[in-house]
Amino acid sequence: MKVCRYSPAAGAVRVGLSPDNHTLIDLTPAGITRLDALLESENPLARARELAAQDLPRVALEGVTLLPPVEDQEVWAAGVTYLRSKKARMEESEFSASAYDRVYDADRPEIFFKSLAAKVVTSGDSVGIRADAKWSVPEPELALVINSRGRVVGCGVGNDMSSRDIEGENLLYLPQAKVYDRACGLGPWISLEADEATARTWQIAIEIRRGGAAVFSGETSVNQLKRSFDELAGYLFRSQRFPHGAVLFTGTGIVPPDSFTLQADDEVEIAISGIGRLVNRVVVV
Ligand code: DO4
Ligand code: MG
Repeated sequence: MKVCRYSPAAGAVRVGLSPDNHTLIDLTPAGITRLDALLESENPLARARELAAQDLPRVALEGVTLLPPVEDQEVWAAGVTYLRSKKARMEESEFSASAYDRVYDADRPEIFFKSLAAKVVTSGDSVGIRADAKWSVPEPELALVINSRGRVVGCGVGNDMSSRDIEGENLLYLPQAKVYDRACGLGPWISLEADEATARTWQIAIEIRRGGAAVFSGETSVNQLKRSFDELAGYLFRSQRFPHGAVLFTGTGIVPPDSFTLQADDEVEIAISGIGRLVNRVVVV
């Protein structure tokens, strides 16, 4: 069962359930006008199933605009959680290689702030590459949707856009490599089938197109993720409250070759088998 935020017309924001790939069940008549009304409920998946069985209006998916699936949640990201990411980063920076090596094996994961909700972009919007970066890549990542009680209640498709040359020059530049306009892609769907065993059967795939032709594609499995969902969510919520819940990207397991950098007008498509697709054009910001 998937949920989204959408707009049927300019200005209006609604929450919808997707029973299939063509229609949305409008939850407004059931009194649900915000995602958190569902995500904060005792059992969001059971509540969504109950709502889907009610006689609520259905709208055609093609007639609406899908919105980023966040309201007030901060977005955070874990890093160096896949062997592929550790290796690529150790190669990218001699200077910081031991930091990546150590954090991969340490008890405490790397977790960094990624985005305010208002800055998140979703499918159909543009993602950004920095004008002062020379080496920019998308990072396709499973995103955990966590409620205010620290419970993982959903999963989404995330893109942790990154400037590899800036991160590689000095690890202290990480916030500049990771946080800038249009650097955080997410959505448009949240799958409420969030149990880890199911999610670990999913594949994450990316295709980057230039002038319509694929210039990079890659695939990995969520099962390659080194740390458990509860471990990552638990560290995020240590000594920090999130009254509106949070979204936590779980790190990338796909890294394009070092010769590859994104360019303006490229199209990035990320698919996670149990959730859906996030498709964005690239702009320079
Ligand atoms: O350590 C830098 C960032 C790591 C990251 O974003 C990832 O592994 O996905
Ligand atoms: Mg990342």
